[in-house]
Amino acid sequence: MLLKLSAALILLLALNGTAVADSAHHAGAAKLAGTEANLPLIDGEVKKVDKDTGKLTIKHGPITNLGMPAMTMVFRVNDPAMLDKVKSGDKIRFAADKVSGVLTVMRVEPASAAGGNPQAE
Ligand SMILES: [Cu+2]
Repeated sequence: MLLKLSAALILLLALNGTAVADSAHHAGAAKLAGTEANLPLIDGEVKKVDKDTGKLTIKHGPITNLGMPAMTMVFRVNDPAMLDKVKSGDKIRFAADKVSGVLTVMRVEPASAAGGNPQAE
C-alpha cells in the first residue's frame, strides 16, 4: 500500500516536472522573440569606449526594464560595431538588457536622432 502510494507520488512529480519545464521553455522562447523591440530607450552619455574588451562605460538615466537607478557603469555591447558608432562624450539613447547574466547594450543611437534628422527633411 505504501509502496503503491510512493509510486503514484513519483509519477505525479514526474508529470508535474515535465509540465513545468515545458511551460518555462515556451515562456523563454516568447521572451526572446519580443525582447529587443520592447526595451525602452534610455538617455545616456558615453564616458569610455573600450574596443579591446568590447565594453562601453555609460553615464545613464534610470533603466526601468532592469530596475536600475541612474549611475555610471560599464556595459558589454551586443554588437562590436556599436563601438565604432559612438565616442567618449557622445549623448546617446540606448536599450540595455541582461544577456546570460551580463548587462548588455542591445542598441544605441545618437540622442539627437530623436529630435529629427536634418538629412531626412
Ligand atoms: Cu547602471
